Amino acid sequence: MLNRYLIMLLVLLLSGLTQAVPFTPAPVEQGQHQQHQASSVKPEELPVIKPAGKKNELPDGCHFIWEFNQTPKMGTVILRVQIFDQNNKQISTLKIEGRSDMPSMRGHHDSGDVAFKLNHQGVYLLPVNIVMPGEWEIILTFKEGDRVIYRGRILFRV
Ligand SMILES: [Cu+2]
Repeated sequence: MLNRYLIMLLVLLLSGLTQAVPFTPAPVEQGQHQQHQASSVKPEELPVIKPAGKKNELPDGCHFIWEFNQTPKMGTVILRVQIFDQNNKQISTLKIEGRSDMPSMRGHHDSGDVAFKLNHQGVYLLPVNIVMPGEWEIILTFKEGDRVIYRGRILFRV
């Protein structure tokens, strides 16, 4: 009696397994997703940008400096970036994007790439939302037209 019950159970389980096979998702979508991820560099591989107020080299002899409008704390702080050419003259011909997140919980506070806005003095401005204390990162992408000329990341603690 018990044996017959066990055999029935086994048969049910096995038929369930074979039926499950055709329902596995097609691998096409997964392949495309992986390809897309492989094309982007991991944040950890990007150079760490020098601290606030220090010169950071860009291609063609240009450089940039950055600073916050206040000591970073919970809430919104403004990241200010100035770009200078080889003659130390401020320029505003490039485009900059900033992407903030917490490296320890990547993706949880990801802002996505946000374009800096130029003020009337040619300073690039980006609001950054600090929603919890800890280590934060802002990835900067400098573009000349659509061509990326530099990427790096600012690290700071709140
Ligand atoms: Cu967090």
